[in-house]
Amino acid sequence: MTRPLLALSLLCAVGAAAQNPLITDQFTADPTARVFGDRVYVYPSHDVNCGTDWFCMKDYHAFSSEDLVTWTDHGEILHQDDVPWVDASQNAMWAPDAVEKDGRYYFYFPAIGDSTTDARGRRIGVATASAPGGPFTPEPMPMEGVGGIDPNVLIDDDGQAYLYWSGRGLSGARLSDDMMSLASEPVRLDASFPEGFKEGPFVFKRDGTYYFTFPHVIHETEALAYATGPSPLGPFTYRGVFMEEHASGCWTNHHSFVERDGQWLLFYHHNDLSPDFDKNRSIRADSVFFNPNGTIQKVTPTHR
Ligand code: FUB
Repeated sequence: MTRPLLALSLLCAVGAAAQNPLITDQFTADPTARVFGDRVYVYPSHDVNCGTDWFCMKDYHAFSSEDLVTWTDHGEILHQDDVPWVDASQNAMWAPDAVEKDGRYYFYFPAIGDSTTDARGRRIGVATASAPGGPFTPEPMPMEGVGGIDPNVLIDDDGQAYLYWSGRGLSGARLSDDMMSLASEPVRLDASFPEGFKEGPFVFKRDGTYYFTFPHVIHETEALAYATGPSPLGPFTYRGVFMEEHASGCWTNHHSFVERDGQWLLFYHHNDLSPDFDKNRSIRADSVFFNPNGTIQKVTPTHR
């Protein structure tokens, strides 16, 4: 599916907001945006309405755009039925990430493992592809030593990759060269942060500073907050909120940052297509700006 949006590229060039929501023919959430070649790829999770009052997420689609005006749906890139260790009755293919290393694309996804196997519980899987639009082929088992949800991968300037996830708190570890196993013991990264439920870590580097960003329930719903540090595994110092709670219209919010042609964009989700049921979400993008001292300016969600 290729869907033209209104003139966005020019708006983006001058720092204005995106045409939101980005995708209107299906529910999308938890967007991780990446620049591969001359296109922006977005890897969201895929909400569907199963008639229950909880999340129902069975597969993933990837979307890409060269100009942020026309989006291509690359179709289903991975389905839970194709992952040998997943308990498909759980419909729990939650927030994913994708990165490229040496011409290969690695897709990280959380799911609930089959309770009759060694993969029981909330686990993180890896699938690979030769192109960013997939399809992705899953590994036969989830990653060893990682229990939780919301995987995120940072590849540092020296080529070393790091995995971050949400389990008992927010954790991180170095990844092995194969991108599929841990190369160091997990470390807790949020121990010094203010109280409140946290999930969905997304780490990026800007001007030598590592930004550790995450949804944070300080009062009632998820705000988007961040910390900064001098290395990929911290120590991180809490800096505050860059998108307020209630801004997504959902209890959840979940986001990623991407830089393209010197402009930073924040991808997140909202309840645009389902104002009465916040488990059917829609992805958005808005410009994000940094102060001269590196702090993140508050982002006001836009809908147009
Ligand atoms: O989409 C399911 C879950 O909701 C994600 O894993 C969380 O980050 C929250 O957005």
